[in-house]
Amino acid sequence: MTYETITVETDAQGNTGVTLITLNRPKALNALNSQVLDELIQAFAAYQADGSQLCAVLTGSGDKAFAAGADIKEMSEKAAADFYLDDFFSPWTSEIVKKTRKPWIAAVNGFALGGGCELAMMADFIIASENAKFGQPEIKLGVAPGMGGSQRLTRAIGKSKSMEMCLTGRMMDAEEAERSNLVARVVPHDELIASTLKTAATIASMPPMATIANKEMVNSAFEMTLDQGLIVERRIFQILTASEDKKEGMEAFIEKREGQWKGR
Ligand code: CO8
Repeated sequence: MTYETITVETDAQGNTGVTLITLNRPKALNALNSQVLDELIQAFAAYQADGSQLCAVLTGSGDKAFAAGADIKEMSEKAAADFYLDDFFSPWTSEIVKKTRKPWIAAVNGFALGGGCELAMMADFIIASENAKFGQPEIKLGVAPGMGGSQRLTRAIGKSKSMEMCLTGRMMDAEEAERSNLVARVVPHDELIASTLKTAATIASMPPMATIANKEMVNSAFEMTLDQGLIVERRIFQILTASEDKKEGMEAFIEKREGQWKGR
C-alpha cells in the first residue's frame, strides 16, 4: 500500500509485532485533512487484519507536532451543509476507534491541538514527550471540538479542567497532562519513539486474545453502568478460561517458563 500523508512500518525498528504509523505532513504540523483520514482508515484496517501485528503506535513526523488539528485551510472552504451532509470526520470513530480491536498507543511528540488532541485521545492510551502540548483551541476559530474532544477530554481530566481548556483554548503541557491523567507517562523527547515502541512490544508479547479482551473490558467502563460492566468483565473472563492460551499461561507459570501463545 502506498501512502502520501502517512508512513507505516510493520515490525517497526526491529520490534516484532509492532506497527508504527506516522502522520507525515510536517510542514503543516501534521494537520489532519481528508486524505490523512482516508489513509489512516486504510492503515488501521490493514493493522487490524494483519495477524502478525499485535500493537500499533501512532505518532507525528518532525520535532514540533503530533497534529496541530484538523486542516483549517480545508475546513475554511467548506459550508455547513458540506460538514453536515458528509458527516465530516465521523469515520474517525466508526472506522478507526470501533473497528480497531487490537491496541494502539498515541506517542505525542509536540502539539496535539484540536483534532490532534482528539485523535490522540482515541488511542488506548497516550505516552507524551516532555515537549507535548495539548489543547482544544477551536473556540478561537469560532467553533468547538467536533471529533470527541468535549466528551473524551472531560472523561479523562474532569469537568473543571476540560471546561477551562475548551472555553479559553489554552494549552496544557506534558507535566500537567500527566498530573491530570490525560497521559499514561511522560518521557524525554529523544526517547519517545523508542520508549513507546518498547511498551508496544511488551503488549505484543502478551497472549493476543487476552489483550483484545482486556481492551474491551476497560473500554466498557466508559460505556455502561458499573453493574453492566462487571457482567461484561465476568463473561469475558469466563470465555478466556476456555482458551488454549489460558491453559498454556497457567502451565508455563507452574513450570517456571515463558508462555508460548497460540492466540486462541
Ligand atoms: N491546519 C492547517 N494548517 C496548519 C494548522 C492547521 N490546524 N496548524 C498549523 N498549520 C500550518 C500553518 O498554517 C503553517 O503553514 P505555512 O507555513 O504554510 O503558513 C505551518 O503549519 C506552521 O505553522 P505556524 O507557522 O503557525 O507555526 P507556529 O510554531 O508559529 O505555531 C501553532 C504553532 C501554535 C500550533 C499554530 O500553528 C496554531 O495555532 N495552529 C492551529 C491550531 C488549531 O487551532 N487547531 C485546531 C484546528 S480546528 C480542529 O481541529 C477541529 C476538529 C474538529 C472538526 C470536526 C468537524 C465535524
